[in-house]
Amino acid sequence: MMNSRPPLSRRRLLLGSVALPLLLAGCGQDLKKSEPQAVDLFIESDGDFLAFKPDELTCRTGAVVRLTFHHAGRFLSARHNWVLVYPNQMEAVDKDYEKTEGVISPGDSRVIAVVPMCDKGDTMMTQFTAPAPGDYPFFCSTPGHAVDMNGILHVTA
Ligand SMILES: [Cu+2]
Repeated sequence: MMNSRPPLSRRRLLLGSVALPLLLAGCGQDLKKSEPQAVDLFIESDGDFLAFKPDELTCRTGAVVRLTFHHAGRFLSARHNWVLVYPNQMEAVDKDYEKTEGVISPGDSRVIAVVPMCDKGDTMMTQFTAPAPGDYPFFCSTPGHAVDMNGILHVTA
């Protein structure tokens, strides 16, 4: 009778060797889920109008956003950029950079992301991590443009 069944300790060992790879596979999936989501967003000037197209964008909080901006103007030589700021900072930031023709200083804590100034036909990119859920204004900081050339990035939970 004793010889017909493997000893208990050996059965446990066999079970263990099956369970371990499953456990590791489960861990791997969890790691992939917690990796930040990568998102590509595209926005352009509305031809030669002082407006963004689209003027609303959406992404998830924590996403690594690769945003591409295109200056779609064909006739006017005005430069455009794309500046994302924290809520209620647009007017103040816009005013502060009148003296630099809208060129934003690196390290301004009110600013989340900037696409550099573009001449017509240019396409430029910026990358940033989406902040906490909320509505964040973006605008063009060329002096006089922000009043019309602005929009909202909706960051969802
Ligand atoms: Cu502009």
